[in-house]
Parts: sequence; C-alpha cells; structure tokens
Amino acid sequence: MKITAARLIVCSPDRNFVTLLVETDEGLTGLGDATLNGRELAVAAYLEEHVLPCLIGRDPSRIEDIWQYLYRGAYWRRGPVTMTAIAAVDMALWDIKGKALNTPVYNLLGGASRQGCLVYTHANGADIAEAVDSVQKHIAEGYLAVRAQAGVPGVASSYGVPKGGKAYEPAERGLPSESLWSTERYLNFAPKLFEQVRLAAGEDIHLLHDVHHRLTPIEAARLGKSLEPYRLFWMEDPTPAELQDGFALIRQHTTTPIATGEVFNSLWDCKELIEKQLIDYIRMTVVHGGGITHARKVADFAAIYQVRTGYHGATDLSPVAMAAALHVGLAIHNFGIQEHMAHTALTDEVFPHAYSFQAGYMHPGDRPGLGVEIDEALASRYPYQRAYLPVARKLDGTLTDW
Ligand code: GCO
Ligand code: MG
Repeated sequence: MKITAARLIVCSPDRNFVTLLVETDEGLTGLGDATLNGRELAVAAYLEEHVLPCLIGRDPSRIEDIWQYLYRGAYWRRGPVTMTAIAAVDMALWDIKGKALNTPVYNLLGGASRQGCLVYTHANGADIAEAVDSVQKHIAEGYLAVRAQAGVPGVASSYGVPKGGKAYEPAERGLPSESLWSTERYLNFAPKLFEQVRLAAGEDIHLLHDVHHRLTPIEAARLGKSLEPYRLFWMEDPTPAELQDGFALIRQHTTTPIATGEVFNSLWDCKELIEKQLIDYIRMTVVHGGGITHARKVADFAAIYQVRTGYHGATDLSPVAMAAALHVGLAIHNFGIQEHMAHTALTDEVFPHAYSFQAGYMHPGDRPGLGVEIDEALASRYPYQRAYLPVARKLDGTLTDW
C-alpha cells in the first residue's frame, strides 16, 4: 500500500479543529487530529509545508519508521507544534492499519484490558451552589467521576466558569480576553467548595479539581492538605511543571493524588515526575504527545512506577483524538481515567463516531480503525475563525499562568 495524498481540513463547527486526511492507493483513508488550541494554523503550516510532501509514496503500514522519520528527521525536536503534527500523522496511520486489517485500533495495541474507560466530566458554576447543582446533574446523567470548578468570590472571571448560560469553553473568538487571579482568595475558597461538593455527591463519586498551573509548590502543598478530608481522585496541574523537582515539595506534604501533563508533548517532559513517583496520573494525551505510538511508550514507562494515565480530553481535542485516547485507554493495563468534556452537537455531526458513553464509562466502539469519520461538506460550511485562550493577571496587574 502507498500513501497517495495527505491534506488538511480546517474547520470551526463551534470551535476550531485541524484534521489530517491521509489517502492510499488501495482506497483506504485515515484521520488524524492536529488541533493545538489557539495556535491551530502553526501546526497546519508545519504539516502542509514540511510534513505532508514527505509522506507521498510511503508505505502507511510502517508506523514506527514514519514516526522516527518525522521526529529524528526534523533535527529540531519536541515542542507542541512538532509533536502535534507527528501525532496527526501517527493517528491517521493507525486508523489505516486498523481498516486494512479490519479490526479496531485497540485490538492492534494488545486488545481490551477492561470493559470500558472510566471517564470524568466537568461541573462548573459561578458559585458553590451552582457548582453543586452541576455535579448533581452529571451524577444523574450517569457519571461516576466529576471535576468541580467554581467562581472564586472577589475574583472576576475565574477559570472554569461558564459565560452567558453556555457550556464552559476555554477558547474565545477575537483577541485574548484577560481574567483575574488571586491565590490567597482561591486557597481560602477551595476547601469550602469541596466540603459542599462531597456532601452533595456522597461517598462513592470520584471528585476531581483542576488548579490550572496557578500555584507555587508550597501553595499547592497547602491546597492538597486542605482538600484531604474530601478525598479527591486528583488535583490537577497544581503548579507549572517545567520544574519537575517542584513536585517533590508538594509530595512531602500531602496525600491528595496529583495529575499533570496536558501541556506536555514528550516523555522527556515527565520522565523525572514519573520515575521519582512525584505524580499519580499522567495527562499528556495522544494529540499533543506524538500520537498513539508515543503515548503507548509513555504509558508503558509509567506503568513501571505505578503511575496511571488520565488523558486530557477537553473540547479542543477533536473526536478523532478522543477516539484515539479511548483505543489506547482500553488496551493499556495502567489506564486510570479519561477526561470527557462533551463536544457540541454540531461538532459531533461533523465527526460521526463509533465511541459511546454508558453509565460512567466510554468505549471506542468496534469499527475497524479509529471509528471516526469527517463530513467534509458540513465542515466546509464552518470555516476557521481566529480564537484564543484567555490570559490571566493577579489583582495588582502582574501577568500570571491562566
Ligand atoms: C482541562 C483543561 C482544559 C484546558 C484547555 C486549553 O483539564 O480540561 O485544563 O480546559 O484549559 O484544554 O486549551
Ligand atoms: Mg486541565
């Protein structure tokens, strides 16, 4: 089999997605997600100008060789743009291989290790009462694990709070908006939020929380300690993780489990975190971390240290990436949990897919390959629109991590 064409579909059905379509001389096609929220066209140009011309004529079954060709062959290694571009190609090749062998991708990765992938969804509210309502609504929908975020009193436009009655969506069209942050107010507020959320959710529901890289290690240690009575499944991204050693300080002080890595893009970003057992869940997902091929290697490395996966699954990852994450999650032994922030109905219509949710778990489905298609005619009605993630400032105006 030979690759005969590779092209991008850039569309915005409620939010931007960059999708790679690889075609072969045997008529089989493969899809890959290449979406990097707020920097979409950088990946599109990287693929169009520098990667796709090199794919034509290659044998799509040689997934590992093509991965190494794109990684080592670029000379310039790693980084979100490069690794997202490689991921898109890698996903499309696994999709083609599954279709060629008439089997779902999880079967190629060793077969199912479980009946389904435990997922968590997002509960958001402007205040504690709204967040508690939202948690209860998701429990009623069948979720067994819920992430809770609420507006911090005295901090306008806190992270995770929906605007204008719509579902929470981090990217906004136009130029970046500015939001505010106060560590002091947040640290006082978070235990009050989880006291109420745990009371309403009962003992058995898994509760999660995203700190979104906003604390120093010692502040994160205080947060983890103050949340211990509410038995969180994890606190996520407690501190920016460029300083991997910083997590040692958090670990010294708290037994609240830690997840990190949605902004990572290779094993080298989390090697120390994993081998020093400074985290419990690794969040680097298939689309930003070099595809199924690299995600599998990171998961196997993490397994040695009893670190489990908790892949990023926000709406800025397309249904193609969600399917890929579910195939990996179903197959590996050290799967932990999968984030599921449901796409809009329009996004789901543009990307018809085989994966499904039932009673707290998701399954990738049994269609050959990844089990996702793209409706190109529908996609073409929603062209790309520039959109950005917000930036954040402290109350005195200092720029901080959003
Ligand atoms: C999460 C995330 C997202 C990110 C978004 C950035 O845990 O789901 O933190 O909501 O903010 O993916 O593009
Ligand atoms: Mg997060």
